[in-house]
Amino acid sequence: TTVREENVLVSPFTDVEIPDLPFTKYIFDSQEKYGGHTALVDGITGVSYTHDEVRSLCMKLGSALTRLDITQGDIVAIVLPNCPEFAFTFLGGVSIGACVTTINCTYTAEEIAHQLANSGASAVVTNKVLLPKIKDACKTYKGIRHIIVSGHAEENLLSMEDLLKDDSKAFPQNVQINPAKDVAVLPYSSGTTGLPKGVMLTHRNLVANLQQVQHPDISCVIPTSDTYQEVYLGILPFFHIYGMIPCLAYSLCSGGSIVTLPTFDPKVFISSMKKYKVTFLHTVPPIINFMTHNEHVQRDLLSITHHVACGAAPVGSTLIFEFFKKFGDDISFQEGYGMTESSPVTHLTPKDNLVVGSTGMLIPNTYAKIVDINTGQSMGPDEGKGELCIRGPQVMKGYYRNEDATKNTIDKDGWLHTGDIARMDENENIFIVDRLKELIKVKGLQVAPAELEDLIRKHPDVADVAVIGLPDVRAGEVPRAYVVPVPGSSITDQAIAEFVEREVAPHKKLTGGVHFTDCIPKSATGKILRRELKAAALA
Ligand code: AYL
Repeated sequence: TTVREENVLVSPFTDVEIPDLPFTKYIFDSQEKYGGHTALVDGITGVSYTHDEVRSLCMKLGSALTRLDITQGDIVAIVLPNCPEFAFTFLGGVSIGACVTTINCTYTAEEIAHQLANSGASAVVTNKVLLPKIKDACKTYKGIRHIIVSGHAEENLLSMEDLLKDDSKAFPQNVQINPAKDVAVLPYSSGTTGLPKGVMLTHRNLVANLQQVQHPDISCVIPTSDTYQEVYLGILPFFHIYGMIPCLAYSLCSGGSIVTLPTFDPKVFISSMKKYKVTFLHTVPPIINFMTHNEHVQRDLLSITHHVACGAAPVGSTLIFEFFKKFGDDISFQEGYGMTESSPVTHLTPKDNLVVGSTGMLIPNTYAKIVDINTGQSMGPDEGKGELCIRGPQVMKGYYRNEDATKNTIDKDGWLHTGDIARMDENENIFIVDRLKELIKVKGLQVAPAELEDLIRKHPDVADVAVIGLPDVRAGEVPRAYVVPVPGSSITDQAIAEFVEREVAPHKKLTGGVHFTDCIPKSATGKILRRELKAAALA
């Protein structure tokens, strides 16, 4: 017998079918329809590849990796900015049954070494510019068997360009991928607490999410035909789930063309929008803020763009209204909500019916409930706010080699606890009103307070520390540290900020400042009471 749970929300959309295919087979099969259309453009060099060429290059890479004895179950790390080669190695690796872990390319050697070690990677793909950092990381972590370098390798290293010349003959014809069990990608997320963890997304998780967001009542994409093709700007990092699945993978499987840009440079962003005639733009709130408020951005920036998508952090109603005021009401705008742990999309605002401030409605095949944060009881539609929980085929298999964290995040009934506080209106539009979890979102990217605290605690002048996120107009949030110095120390706030800056990627810098204090507020069990610190900071 099954017990019907109360207050479970069901998606208003009809279910979609989820084909039982490996992720890359799903993409490659869809691509066949669009063979001669452009698929990828390097936004810096202008070099472009058709859908047929992309598929063929991915197979060549799959073959070349196999010759290097990288096989099913091996972990391949990618440390690259957005570029066509990212796509080739990503899909090439996944197609032979390897699991790809994507690493933020602005990470320091230490941060890279940490993810390499935690994932147990056996190969790493990078470029010439990042190579010194990778070599440093490989002094700490000894498990890398192959370093593959794009853009002219040194003689003793493997060159991506050579691998792309492979004859494909070693591509394994007999690899058996179980879509529901086998992990395709391993991006990192801190989830609701602690340090970043590998998020095990299966082939099925990814195929499901791509099918879900292509539901005709939700998708704002104009289908590819002989006379029309969407042009996407690949500006959001492919190492993050938003850039990887809703941007890159969606574009490839729907016959779009995606123009890759390695970093957000205002001038290059503006010129690329015009040069490549971008029709569909994926953004995070800081990009919306930039376009709306920067004097160099004119209304005509979006003259060819028919749709703007935004997600990964709260965008705020005021900014949305200002955006429409500048660019006009005829641009369609869709906000998305989700997390790495849900591949990532769970909610999207309905097509042509934006409720400003809401992050949307449940996408097909997805269920949600809002639970009281004290009792865990599911709440009715007008019972106020609580923690949002999600169930659906896009919910991760679990955290990599971390059963405790998995159990604390996905309960026995399969509910993913998001750590976000939400409420709902009478039409089942969801509003994210607060964050229960520790996570800090800087420009849409994750910063785990626990990670910065572990680092700062290593400083000999620091007795105790807590890190919180504070609101920031441009970045959304910025990290701030509260530090208890050891007695007698004369350490300065600047010295601590510089100490952190040397060790972490730029978005993790303590832009919110360093404040000295006598003690860190903690619960009886020793948990840092971040919400108290935050409330005091904002008071
Ligand atoms: P992660 N509004 C408010 N907060 C949000 C939103 C939003 N629209 N989207 C994500 N978040 C926060 O793993 C929230 O706290 O994935 C959530 O738990 O880096 C956390 O960010 C997850 O952070 C899309 C496009 C989802 C992007 C994504 C999110 C990927 C971010 C759907 O259409």
